[in-house]
Amino acid sequence: LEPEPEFDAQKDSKHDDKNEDSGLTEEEVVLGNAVSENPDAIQQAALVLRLREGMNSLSRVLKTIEKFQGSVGHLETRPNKNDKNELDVFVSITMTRQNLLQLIKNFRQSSSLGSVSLLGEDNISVKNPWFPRHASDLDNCNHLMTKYEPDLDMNHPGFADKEYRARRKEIAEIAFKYKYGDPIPHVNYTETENKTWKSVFNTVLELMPKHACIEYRRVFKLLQEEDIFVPDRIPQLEEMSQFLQRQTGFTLRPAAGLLTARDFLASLAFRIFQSTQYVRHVNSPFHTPEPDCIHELLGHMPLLADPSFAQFSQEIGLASLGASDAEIEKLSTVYWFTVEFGLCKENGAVKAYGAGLLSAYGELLHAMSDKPELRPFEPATTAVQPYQDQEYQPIYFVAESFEDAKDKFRRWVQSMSRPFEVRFNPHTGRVEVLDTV
Ligand code: HBI
Ligand code: NLE
Ligand code: FE
Repeated sequence: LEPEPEFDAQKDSKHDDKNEDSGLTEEEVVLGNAVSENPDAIQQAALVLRLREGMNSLSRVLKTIEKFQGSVGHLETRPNKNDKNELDVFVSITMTRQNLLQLIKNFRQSSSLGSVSLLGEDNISVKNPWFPRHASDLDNCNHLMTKYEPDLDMNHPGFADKEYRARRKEIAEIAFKYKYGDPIPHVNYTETENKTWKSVFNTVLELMPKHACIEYRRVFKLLQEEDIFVPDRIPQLEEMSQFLQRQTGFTLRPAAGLLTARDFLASLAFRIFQSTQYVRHVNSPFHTPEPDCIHELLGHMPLLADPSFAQFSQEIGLASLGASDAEIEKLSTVYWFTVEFGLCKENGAVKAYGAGLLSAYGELLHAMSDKPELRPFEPATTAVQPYQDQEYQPIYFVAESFEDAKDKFRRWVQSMSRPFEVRFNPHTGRVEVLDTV
């Protein structure tokens, strides 16, 4: 999509501070984000307009839509509560992407003439953005972020270690080739890799009785009984995936590294967890800023096997489908302070349930010390708390319980602006989209 110069020139101050780096207005960002870049793609949008000259302007609005070859799917009008001479109009339309941008531009121009105004950019949304509707669509959702990679980050403990970097490439290759439905290929972990696992595993085993929440401890024991969690070898993702499936229906698919938040969260909607398969560098067993399979296995797996937590994880995923970039940012912040670094109360004591704590004993001990600040988990404020992804967290959020966190989260998600609801149909494995307008 080419940014349109005249369209840009009309930006109001509200737009200016929002998307200054992309140079696009909110509408264009929403549209650009949602569907293919193809200007001829047909899409739907909902507009809310305020008309100064009542029905006269309404017929002009409809003529304009017609001129841009749009079709109207739904139209509602009502008098403006504050000025009965004005008419508020909700209209949902289908037209090409290109024409839709022109139409919005046109309404903005009328806005300056005073007869028709477009009420707030939040009211303009695409009703059928692309997002995965079935687990097989996740084959297209594995965009990587290139933070903290050993090839690029000079502070990475593997930066100067050629052998480690080659090993990382070899394992990442598995994820690049992976397609939905394949069994997850087995990795023959080296002696060094198994040794790294062993030292993290044994330390967590020691700290867990005192610091991990009951749900974590319960599944941990189950995994030991099934000989999946043993000190001497790294569990294979495939065996872990089968274990999870028996517990909560979650499964794994291999990921090459840190994924974008949008792609990572989307998979959770299908009860699929995208898991890395490589192992952290042997020199930093106590903490690494990147996810690795020790983090996924030791941190995430026990809770994904807990029914209540699995449900919470899927709900974050469902909330992310078709969400705006700003909402994805909030959802991933909530994810960060719950799934990754959450603390919860248990019989008056504070315990860890976050995977980033249970796989990094350095940070677990820090979280349990009196150094960090603890605040009650409250989605609206937690979602905008800046966080630290390189070092230990200065702030953690404490949930009353999983059930309480889930309730609060659900209520907060209702305040998001998405103009449709999604529902996961467990019989078909598909996400169904329900219009709410
Ligand atoms: N990618 N592979 C992978 N593993 C994660 O745990 C992960 C991710 N991308 C983003 C992410 N976690 C979160 O911190 C949120 O941004 C969703
Ligand atoms: N810091 C975690 C660990 O060392 O296990 C990984 C966090 C990934 C978000
Ligand atoms: Fe994680």
